[in-house]
Amino acid sequence: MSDSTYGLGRTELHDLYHALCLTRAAEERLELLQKQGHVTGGLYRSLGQEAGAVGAAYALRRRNDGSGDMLCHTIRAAGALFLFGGELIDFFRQYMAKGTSPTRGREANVHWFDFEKGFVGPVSPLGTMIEIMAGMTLSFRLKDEERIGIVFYGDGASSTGAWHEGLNFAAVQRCPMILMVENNQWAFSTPTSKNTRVSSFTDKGPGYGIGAESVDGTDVLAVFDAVRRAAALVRSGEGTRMVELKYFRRKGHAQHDPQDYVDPEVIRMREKKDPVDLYRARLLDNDWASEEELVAIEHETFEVCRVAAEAAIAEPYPDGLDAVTDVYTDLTTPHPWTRGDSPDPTLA
Ligand SMILES: Cc1ncc(C[n+]2csc(CCOP(=O)(O)OP(=O)(O)O)c2C)c(N)n1
Ligand SMILES: [Mg+2]
Repeated sequence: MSDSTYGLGRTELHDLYHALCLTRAAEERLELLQKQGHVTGGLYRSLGQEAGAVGAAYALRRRNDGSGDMLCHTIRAAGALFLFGGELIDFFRQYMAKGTSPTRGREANVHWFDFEKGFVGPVSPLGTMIEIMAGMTLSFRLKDEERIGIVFYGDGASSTGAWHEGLNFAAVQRCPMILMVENNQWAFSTPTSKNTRVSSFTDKGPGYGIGAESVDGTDVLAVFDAVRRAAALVRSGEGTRMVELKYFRRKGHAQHDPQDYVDPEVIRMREKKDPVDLYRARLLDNDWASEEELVAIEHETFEVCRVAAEAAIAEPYPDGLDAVTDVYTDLTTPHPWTRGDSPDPTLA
């Protein structure tokens, strides 16, 4: 018996597989780069969570002229960033703090934005992106634009004050935005049970008067369908909605976290719910793709990551003096507490 494609044709079904493989390959390439000493700062994996980011982003209007929907991704939603047009090479440049990176080496990993393509990277204090996205999407509503926003955040982030305030504001103002709860059951070493009393984050929706739905975050088609339905409601004026992605963080918070507080047997069990493997099997079982087509996608995504990473490695680090440009201070005027030498390195 054949599965539902939710109206997607063969090309689109292959696109989804491509995006999943690209995310996986990009992060695996990062691990190699880190072992070779090229990565500056932490390295975050979305292993087991790729389908949540990919399925959701694929359900939205992605443009590159500033007229599409707006994404706020997280470190674990790199797949959404790529689908919104974030360049692979920029991803590697950011992780390597290259002078050619979108932030010129000032910020790390996925923390960058592009208003034309429609993505704005997260700011570090957890929960605050809800408020930022509420502001952006309120402007869409006030200007009568057909755009909506989607904001990803973790289960841990939803216990911050900023999250509650931002969500309440968004709900009251009927901001056209979708909140994507990445419920991967951990916030660093804190299990979700120590973070909230509810068993599903959707239970929080009614408290704010918004609709919420929970979905298996390892099933790319189920996520696509849930977000497409949520987007239609939000776009038609219903206001803010929440979609919870249920899955499991199969790596530590970052590469430096050995995850020794998680039972290894639980991690092994979760490997059976690998979103890439599951979708691959489904494509084959339903005759939506041939083995050759899938292998071609796997080779191509591996290769584009290899080439982009090699190119980024060859690029320069920022010039030291670049650190004092575009900053909000007048360095030529010595502050009273700097006593002797001028803090302006150009005058040294
Ligand atoms: C307000 C605030 N508190 C603490 C941190 C440090 N911090 C960064 S990520 C993280 C864990 C986040 O967990 P979760 O929101 O579940 O996302 P996940 O890492 O599981 O994707 C913490 C505590 C922060 N960035 N901001
Ligand atoms: Mg989490």
